[in-house]
Order: sequence, then structure tokens, then C-alpha cells
Amino acid sequence: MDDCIVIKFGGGLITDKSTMCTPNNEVIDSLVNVVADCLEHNLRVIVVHGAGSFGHLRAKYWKLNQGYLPDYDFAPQDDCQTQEEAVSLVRKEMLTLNQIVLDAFSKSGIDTYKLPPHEWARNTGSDFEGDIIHLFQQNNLVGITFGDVVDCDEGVFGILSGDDLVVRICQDIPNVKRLIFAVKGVDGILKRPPELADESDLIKRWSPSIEYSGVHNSEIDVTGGIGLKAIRGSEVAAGGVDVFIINGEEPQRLLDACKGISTRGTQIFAD
Ligand code: IP8
Repeated sequence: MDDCIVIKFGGGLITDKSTMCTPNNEVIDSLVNVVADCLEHNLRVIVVHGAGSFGHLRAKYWKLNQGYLPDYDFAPQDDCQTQEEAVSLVRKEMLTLNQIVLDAFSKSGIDTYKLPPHEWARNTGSDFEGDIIHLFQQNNLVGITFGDVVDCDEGVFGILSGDDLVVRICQDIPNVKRLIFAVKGVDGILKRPPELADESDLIKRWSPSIEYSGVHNSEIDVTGGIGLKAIRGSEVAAGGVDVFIINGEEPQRLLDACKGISTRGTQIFAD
């Protein structure tokens, strides 16, 4: 059986986060090229992508991460009056972004299959319910899933982050060797905020006891930024998978990390 790698395309990397529903096609194409190279090297690849400006802005406004809030006094938007409408709009936005990603793969001649979580997953956090092993069976194609609004036992609905999905994919799919978080604007986990950091502030080996500077744009994001990646990454590393955070705008680094070649970035350890 071929070795499998799981790549998370950060939402902030594949979209312009400051403007509603704007993809960054150039970055998406460059990530697809990296995947193409991995396939040529006989790696099986599973892709999980984030939401960026396709999900977070509206999900944040309607507090979808807090579940159903019948008593909260939301000011209606022009195109959305209620939380229930926001749930279906965010799901639609995520399907649109997913289609953009799928189209980029098919343009490069790579066959994929899509697995929208609201159709098969329930509850949030890395212990969500979902039959990963059966859903991701077609190991000759690239399986693609993404952060989404899912139905929940408590609170009616909630946000299942791509950072939660990767944990279970790495744990449940046999033969996953590496998990790569491709992120925007940083080379990995930093000791100081990115605007103050220099080259020497990259933490090359991180485990939960090491202090770091967490960038989390809570004005925009409903999920957890680099901090969630770090924690989820260490859960995955505990199972023997090599986990890296890599600057997604550096395709050669990404490719090296995917192939297991040492490169600039942060490797995450369990402890
Ligand atoms: O960007 C968030 O997924 P993430 C999903 O992977 C939504 O954390 C719909 C905001």
C-alpha cells in the first residue's frame, strides 16, 4: 500500500480573507502542482481545505460556532435574515470554494472525489462522528474535504474545522505518514508575533510545553488559528505521524515536507 499524506490547505492561504468569497487562484494552482508532484512520487494524497473568506466572515457574524441561539438579537443582513439561513448560506459558500479547488485539480488532470462534511459528519471537535475509513476508500483518487457547518447533538449545529478533520483522517486511514498544514504568511510557529519576528524566531521543533506566539485573527475566524493547528497537530503526532506547519506560499518547502525531506518549517511533536 502506498504511503499516504494529508495536506491541509489553510483557508487564509487559498482565499483573500479580507473580502467575502474571494479565492486566491494562483495559490490554489501552486498547491495543486505540489499534489501532482506527490502523486508522481507514488504518494497517496488526501486534501482538507479551510474556509477563509468563504465561511468565516458569515459564520462569525451569525455566531454559528456557538450553535443555535434563539434568544440572540441578530441584525438581519441584506441576503440573510436568520441563523438557519446563515447555516445554509455558509454550506453553499463552502461548496463553492470546494468546487474552485476541485476545478483546479481537474484542470491539472488529477481525479478527485469530494466529501462535504455536512452530508456525513456530526458534532464538532476531533472526536466528531463520521465513518472516515469507508468514505475515503478510493485510494487511487485524491479525496477532498473541508471545514463546514455540521449538525450537532447539542446546539443543533456547529463548526467542524478542517483542523479537526485532519486528526481523524490521520488516525483512521491506514498508512498516513505525514500531515502538512500549509499556512499563509508565516514559516511555522514563531516565538514572537510575525510583525516583530525575524528568521531566528521560527520554532523548528514544537511540543505543547513550548511557549509561542499564537496568531489568531478572532475578528474574522470562528475556529482556532495556529493554536488549534498546534494542538491538533500534537494529537496526530502522538499516533506516530510526522506533522509539519509550512509556509504555503513556498511550494518547494511544501513539496519537500510532503516527501519527508527536511525543510524550513515547524515540526510538531506530542510532548
Ligand atoms: O477554516 C472552518 O474551517 P477551518 C469552516 O478549517 C467554516 O477552520 C465554515 C467556517
